[in-house]
Amino acid sequence: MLIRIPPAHHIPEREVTPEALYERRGLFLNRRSFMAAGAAAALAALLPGSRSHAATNPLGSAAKSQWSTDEKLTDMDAVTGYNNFYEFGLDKDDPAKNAQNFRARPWTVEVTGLAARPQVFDVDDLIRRFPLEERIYRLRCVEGWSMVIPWIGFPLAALLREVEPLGAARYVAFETLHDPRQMPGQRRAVLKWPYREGLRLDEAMHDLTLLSVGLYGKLLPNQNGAPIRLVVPWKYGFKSIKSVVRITLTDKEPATSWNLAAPHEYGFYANVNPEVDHPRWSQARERRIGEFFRRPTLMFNGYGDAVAQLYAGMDLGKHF
Ligand SMILES: Nc1nc2c(c(=O)[nH]1)N[C@H]1C(S)=C(S)[C@@H](COP(=O)(O)O)O[C@H]1N2
Ligand SMILES: [Mo]
Repeated sequence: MLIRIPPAHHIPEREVTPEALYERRGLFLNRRSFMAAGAAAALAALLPGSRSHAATNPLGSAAKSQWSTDEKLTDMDAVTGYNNFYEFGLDKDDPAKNAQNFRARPWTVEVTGLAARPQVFDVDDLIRRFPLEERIYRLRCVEGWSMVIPWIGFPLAALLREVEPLGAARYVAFETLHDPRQMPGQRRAVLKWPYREGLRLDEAMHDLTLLSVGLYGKLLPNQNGAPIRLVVPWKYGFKSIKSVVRITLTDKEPATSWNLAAPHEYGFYANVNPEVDHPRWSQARERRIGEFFRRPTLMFNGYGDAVAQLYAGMDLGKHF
């Protein structure tokens, strides 16, 4: 986002869009196919030598969330084809092309640092263990565009509670996989790799803060941060770090990749704020991908009722 101005992006209107179908059927379609898969699996289990688990959709039982917006979903082609994931290139269509052979399984997430019970979790164990929810969130990129995305995941707080944070823990640091063989973007020093992000502990424990493992009813596509990525909907998109391998509880504000790259442009907090401009452009308005006219950007991306009290008494012009 530092490097180039994104080209004007127009997505043609279609008669029947994937999101229209998805909206009409909601998760009923998934639940039904999940049940069908379950019945097929049960049948297959009766047959000697058959593999019974192959067809089951592990995300089929995700519950709808109170936090979801009812705004129109962004077309799935845009959600999976217009991405920022610099490990796979700088252009918006690079990640979809260059992440195709990325190996997102097997995958573990280490949760460590100031915790009584630090642990390494297998991502599929997490998917089985934690109740999954579908959360339809707005995502506002610092570049001035936004989307509405039906994520599937569980609150980060559920995972952090498993390791029992110590009293001294005040921040949470996140790291993406570092593997230049698989992630060609990491062969150049565009950012300080691995991509790093951080939250204050109270932000991390907030129920809106999601670890996502899927979108549009399916496991996360590689270009969206498979197999597990953060989603913090009241902050600019760059806080929502992809393909996470390590989460560390700490007592100090962690270094973050964009803040290291351009400290005057990208702060630690990065709360969506139409009143605090980026040094090189206004943040007052945004283009919802798929729409023609810009719309006003909302304070905290419209999640102020839920999160404004986290920042009571802070100067948000200074702590941008
Ligand atoms: N590891 C990593 N995470 C990342 C990025 C990145 O380049 N690398 N880009 C960020 C930015 S700027 C945005 S806007 C979102 C985009 O998420 P999406 O492609 O799923 O919409 O991912 C964020 N997470
Ligand atoms: Mo972004």
